Amino acid sequence: MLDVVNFEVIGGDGGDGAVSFRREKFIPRGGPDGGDGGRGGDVVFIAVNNISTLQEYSNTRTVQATGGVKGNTKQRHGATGDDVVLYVPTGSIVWGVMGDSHQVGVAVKEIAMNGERLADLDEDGMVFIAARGGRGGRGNKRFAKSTRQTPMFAQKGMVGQQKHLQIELKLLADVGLVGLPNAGKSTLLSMWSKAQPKIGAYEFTTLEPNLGVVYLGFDSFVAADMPGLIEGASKGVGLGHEFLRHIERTKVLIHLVDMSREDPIQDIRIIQGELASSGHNLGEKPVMLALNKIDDPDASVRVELLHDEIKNEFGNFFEISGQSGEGLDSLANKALEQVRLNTKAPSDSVPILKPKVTETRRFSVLSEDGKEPELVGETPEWWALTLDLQQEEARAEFFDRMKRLGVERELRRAGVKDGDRVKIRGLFVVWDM
Ligand SMILES: Nc1nc2c(ncn2[C@@H]2O[C@H](COP(=O)(O)OP(=O)(O)OP(=O)(O)O)[C@@H](O)[C@H]2O)c(=O)[nH]1
Ligand SMILES: [Mg+2]
Repeated sequence: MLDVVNFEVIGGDGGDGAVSFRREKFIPRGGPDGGDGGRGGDVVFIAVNNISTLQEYSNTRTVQATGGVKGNTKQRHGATGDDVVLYVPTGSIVWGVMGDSHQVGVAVKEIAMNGERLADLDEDGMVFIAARGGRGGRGNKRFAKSTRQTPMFAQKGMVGQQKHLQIELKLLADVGLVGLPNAGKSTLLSMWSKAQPKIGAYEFTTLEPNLGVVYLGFDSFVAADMPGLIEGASKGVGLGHEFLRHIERTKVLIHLVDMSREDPIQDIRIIQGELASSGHNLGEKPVMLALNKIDDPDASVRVELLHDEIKNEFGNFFEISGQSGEGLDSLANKALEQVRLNTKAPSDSVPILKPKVTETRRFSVLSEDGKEPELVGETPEWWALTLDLQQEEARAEFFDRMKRLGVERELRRAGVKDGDRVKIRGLFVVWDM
């Protein structure tokens, strides 16, 4: 059973840098003192063991982190935007769906990454930064130099990353429901969860395991309703025991006993024997014994009659009715407790997964016949998108930085001449060198 959700994640935009000048008594024109903008927050996934499903994201469309705050006068920096943390179950896989789009005014660039597997969150506590917030812009103070003591421009904040994601989770059962055929396993699952397994007054109604999510307040676990086991199942009698591998990784088993049958004690022994000899580690798992069908008068008499004998031979048990619902809440709570108890504590050092850095070089120039050359690379793109290239000083700053990065040399080598258009992240920049 697969749990799948789709939504968009957007990092917070960086705050803009400020343009401002000192104002002091007796100093008519002070120097620049515009502060930097704050960084935008990230959208972060954290894998946790105590969530079983992606249910809480089933209606999620977009998740956006907070933007950074604008820089201020007197060199005051804007505050950093808050991260958004999304808790997902351990075992979740994050896929890229439609592309990594960055919107800048009218220019949108989509980096194709359909079907790219971005992260396997297969360990408790693992962190994945899904969408990074944009860097804050620098205030005008930082653009002052001897030849330009009063810069009239600042840098804009960079937009946050934007991605369409698909999150997938292969549901793993936490709790296995076992017992003889007809013991009421499917009935119990249908009472506990939204699952609708087939229920029948005959044996072997269930042929394949059914999974259902059992919610208890903010907590939940996944229960697997199994086909019935009979004597000799481990040797292939009945449906055999192959299906038991589905509950190999469960944390606890619930052994249901049909108390309306004549000899429940013998029934319990049979199942215990089968679990012990079935392999799949089932013999070592904690088992909760649940005496079922106590709504039935015969069954309830038998529970009373055999109470002490069962307790002596098998220890504590629960008394329930999957039909009337009696005892089901306390059984579910106890099962959840067992699941928690048998869930490994988070390991000390869990890796933080960062989005793959797609470029190894700092930048590169792509040229194709008949098309404008394209400049790609994080740093040149960042400057192109955050400096106002219409503003004379900012434009000069941009080309100055491109020269220092070695971009200009590379463009020349690619045949770019003064006045040619160069594409950068969906923008077209007329190059003057
Ligand atoms: N009186 C009574 N009948 C029950 C109860 N739970 C289940 N039954 C009945 O017992 C029969 C078997 O129920 P299922 O839930 O299909 O049993 P199962 O253990 O899933 O059976 P298999 O899939 O064949 O292994 C059905 O007729 C149910 O209506 C109960 O708590 N009380
Ligand atoms: Mg069944």
